[in-house]
Formats: sequence, C-alpha cells, structure tokens
Amino acid sequence: VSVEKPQDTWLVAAYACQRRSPLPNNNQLLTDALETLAEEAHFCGHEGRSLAFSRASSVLKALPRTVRRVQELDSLPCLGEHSKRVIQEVLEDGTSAEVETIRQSEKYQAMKLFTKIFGVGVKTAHQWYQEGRRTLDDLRGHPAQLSKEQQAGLIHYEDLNTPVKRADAEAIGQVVREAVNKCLPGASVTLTGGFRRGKPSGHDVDLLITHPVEGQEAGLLKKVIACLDQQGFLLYHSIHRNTFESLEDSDQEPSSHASSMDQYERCFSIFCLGDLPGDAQEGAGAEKPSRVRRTSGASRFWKAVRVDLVVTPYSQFPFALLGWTGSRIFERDLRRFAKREKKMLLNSHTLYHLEQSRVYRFPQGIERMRRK
Ligand code: 8DG
Ligand code: MN
Ligand code: MN
Repeated sequence: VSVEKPQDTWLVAAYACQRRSPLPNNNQLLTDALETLAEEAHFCGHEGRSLAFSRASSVLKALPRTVRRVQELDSLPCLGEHSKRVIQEVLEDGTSAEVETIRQSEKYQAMKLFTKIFGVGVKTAHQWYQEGRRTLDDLRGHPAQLSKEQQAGLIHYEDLNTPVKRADAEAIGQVVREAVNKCLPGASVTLTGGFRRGKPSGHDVDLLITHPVEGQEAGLLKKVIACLDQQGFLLYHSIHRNTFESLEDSDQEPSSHASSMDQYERCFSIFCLGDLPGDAQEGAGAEKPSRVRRTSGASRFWKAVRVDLVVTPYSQFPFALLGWTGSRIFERDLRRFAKREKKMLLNSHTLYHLEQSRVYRFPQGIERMRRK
C-alpha cells in the first residue's frame, strides 16, 4: 500500500505483492531507463543485477505521481545507488548517458532483435552475436540451424512483435473455449497473464484450461490442439508434457528452485487470427474473411498471435491462476514473501508450510473465488 506523506515522500512496501500496482505509469521515462538497464544485465547473464533494476522500476510504477526531485525517493525501498544515479540523470537532463550508450550499442540492439524471436533466449542470441550475426536476414540464410519454433518465430516476426489487443485475446479465448467444450463439455477456459491484470494489450494470450471433475482434464490438450488445427487456427504448436510429481505420490518437499516454470501440460502456439475487429463492421454483404492460412498475397486479413495454453487439474487451478496472472516481479515477490515472512513455499501447483510440513488444499477454493 502506498500512502502519500505530507512532505512529498511516499511509503511504498518492499514486496510487490504488498503494494498496489495501478496500470497508469506516472514515471514512464524513469522506468524505461531502468528497464533498459535490467534488460542489458539480463543479456549479459547478470540476473541479480537485472532483478535489482526491475525491482527499482516496479517501485516507481507504484507511485501515484511523477517524480520531480531525486530527494523524493529517499523513503522508497529497492532503489540502489546505481538506480538513483540514473534516475537523477534523467530528472536533470531528460536522458541518461549510460542508458543511451546501451541503447545505441551494437550488441544490445542485436540481442534485443534476436531475443524478440519466438523460441530464442539469451543464450542462443548471444551465440549468434558471437558468430557475427546481426540481422534477421543473417539468420534466414541458415534455416537448418534454427529450431522449428525459431523458424516459425522468424516467419511471423512482425506479427508476433505487434501488441495483441484485448478484443483479439477475447476472440481467441472464445475460439479455444468452443474447441475445449466440444472435446470435454463442462471444461472452462480462463484468460490470464497481463490481460487478467487489466492491461489493454499484451505480447501473447495466456489461457488456463481445467474441468471441475478432477482427472477429466487428462488427455484434453492433445484433443483440443487437434480440433483447433483441423479448423485451420494453428500456424505452429508444440506440446510439452506434464512432469509434475503429485505431492500425494511423494513425501518429499516440493522443489524450491527459483524457476517460474511449472509442470503443467502446456502448448506454446501461434494462432492464425482472422476476423480482426473492424471486419465485423463491414456489413453483411462484405465477404467474410475467415481464418486463412499464410499466403503470399498482398492483402492480409489475418494476423499471427502467440498463445499459451495450460491445462491444470481442478485442485491446483487456484495456484495456477495465481502463478500465471503475473507480473513476473509480483510473482517473484509473492513467493519470496511466502518463504521469508510466512515460512511457506508457494508455486503454481501448491502452497506448503515449511515448518509444519503441511500442504494447503483448496477443495472449494475455486467456487469461493468464482462467487467473489
Ligand atoms: P505480456 O504477455 O502482456 O507481455 O505480459 P504477461 O502476460 O505478464 O507475461 P507472460 O510472459 O505471458 O507471462 C505471464 C505470467 O505467466 C508471468 O507472470 C509468468 C508466468 N509464466 C510463464 N511461464 C510460466 C511457467 O512455465 N510457469 C508459471 N507458473 N508461470 C509461468 O510465462
Ligand atoms: Mn502474457
Ligand atoms: Mn505467456
């Protein structure tokens, strides 16, 4: 909770899960600068440093007003010397020399370009950079060296780096809902990720699928994907198997490594979204441009959109929903808060008391959440 104190300073909680994170950002110039530094550190494999800059940015996003003087920051948590120095520079000069140097550097630009390809992480991007590659065309020349995922990422690079609007996300959610219900009546599809946080646009569409009868969800994803593929909705998909060891089957503590990856069965896909908003207004007489596969034609009525589909057993759904809603910093801090302050281990499957060795169940949890 952030409370405005009279003398122009703010009280902001140190854990992101303890403060309001409103959508309007009053300090975009400052958070952009800090996020460039976070990104650059990430590109160099300095995760601790990257996290520190991300946290600093997250704190500024919680402020109810634009920062004007660096003294206003004295009461704020998570702002290190380096962050404060950069903030001061931007406040005084409108820009930070360090940040500008990074943004103009060849390495940063190549890393940014490459990591924006679906299926490319920092490691691969860095390897390409070391090999002297700088442009997408440098990669297109050697398709055999790319994974299937990366090839799809390159083909649809522009679309996949165009923000997805909420209306498109809802439309895709509806298409998936229909396919899911054809395969398994009674199953539900929930839009999560940034859209669940209220963002008007995002980089992908995150959908959680479950069924109120535990166990019914087994095998569902494969059927749904087949159904969607048959209708021509999928430009790319890869299913990843569930590897979660149920806690009932093991008396070991859930693993506590910091990764945000969970073990639900999921599909990373690229949807072909036709019927873009606006088409509907063209009137009944207009030819309805339904989903079309990629063609070389000049005019396009479709767009490639990244979609994450995740299937969860009903009993774990509340944890999955919490874990997939984000933001990344919020999730990280929620887990850190659980561990440090509550001696609990939280992940996208479960909540576990470390000292009482107790697993928290959520039997009626979903119903209770729905009623709210
Ligand atoms: P955006 O798409 O609009 O850019 O933002 P977002 O929706 O917040 O980001 P995201 O990359 O789509 O991720 C949404 C949330 O899902 C994020 O908090 C992290 C979480 N998430 C993954 N992968 C995994 C995973 O494997 N397990 C869990 N538990 N969470 C994951 O992205
Ligand atoms: Mn998302
Ligand atoms: Mn996602």
